[in-house]
Amino acid sequence: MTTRAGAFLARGVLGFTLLLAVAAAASGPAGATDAAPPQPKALEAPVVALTRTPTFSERQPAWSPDGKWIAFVGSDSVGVVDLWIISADGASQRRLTDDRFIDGSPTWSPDGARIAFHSAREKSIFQIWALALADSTVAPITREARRAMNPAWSPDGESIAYFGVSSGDEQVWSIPVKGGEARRLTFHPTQSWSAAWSADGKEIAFSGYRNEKTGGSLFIMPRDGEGAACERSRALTKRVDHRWDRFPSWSPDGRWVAFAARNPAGDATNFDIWLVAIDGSVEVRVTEGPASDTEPAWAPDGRRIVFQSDHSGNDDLWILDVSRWTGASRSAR
Ligand SMILES: [Ca+2]
Ligand SMILES: [Ca+2]
Repeated sequence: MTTRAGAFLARGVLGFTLLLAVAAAASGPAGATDAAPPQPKALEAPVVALTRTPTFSERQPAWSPDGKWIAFVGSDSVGVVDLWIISADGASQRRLTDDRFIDGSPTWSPDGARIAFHSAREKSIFQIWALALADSTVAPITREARRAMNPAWSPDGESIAYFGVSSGDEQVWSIPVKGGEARRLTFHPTQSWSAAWSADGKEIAFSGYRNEKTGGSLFIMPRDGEGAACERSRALTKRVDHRWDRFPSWSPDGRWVAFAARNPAGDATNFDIWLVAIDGSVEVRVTEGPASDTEPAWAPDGRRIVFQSDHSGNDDLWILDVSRWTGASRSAR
């Protein structure tokens, strides 16, 4: 086990901090694509800064199935990019990889024993790898001729969805963890990526760039793919304000998807965290401000999300209790 300096660990445990989180009133039906974005009302919410390290970046968090750990990508000013895990209370952490390769996008196996990630540790091409937490051994999952990135482990443990470019552009694929042929899941000629499984494993949410008016939007398809004519996928978010919806994460109860969207009123790096009800009927913005708030991931308790934000001037991990929004939206419907 490797840990960072004690001084860092002390800073890693912070109390509640009032951040910039702002509640948005429930928007109108998602089908009303010309509706104005929901107008946020001032409502401060407590969030926890899980890390607060001014010279070290914590990104791409993923909550462990048992709720005790959060895997993330850590990088220093020299450009060393490795995988770490930190306890959900910030009290301890452990470095998982320590090498010159760029490791990214961790995703836990459902039994919590392994973490899949992407890395260009062979032939300088990003592929999906899996690290065993017991002994930190790393084994390949994909062996594509071209890059494979952003893995998402299925709830039944048997498959990993990812985006690959074997077909010439970015599409979502799936591959059996135990070995076998990769299967293409998305077929729209524009890029599709950012796959996220539903908790029951029956569906996959993903980000697609399918309409120049919408920028990126979120879509949902069955686990075995959307069909060659995209006839089995449906839009989840349908806004037309160039939000570039991305990084979906499905709530454990299956009723919400958290995602990051660009704030059209801000600069190109201003992303906020949103929640969308799974039927598309409600969208709620849960952070607002000039920071880049992105890469949300649900806790197994279904009440909290962890996300990455440069709110403090450098990428850190923050935890936000979103139950007030999911609960409020439930009672409003
Ligand atoms: Ca940091
Ligand atoms: Ca923001």
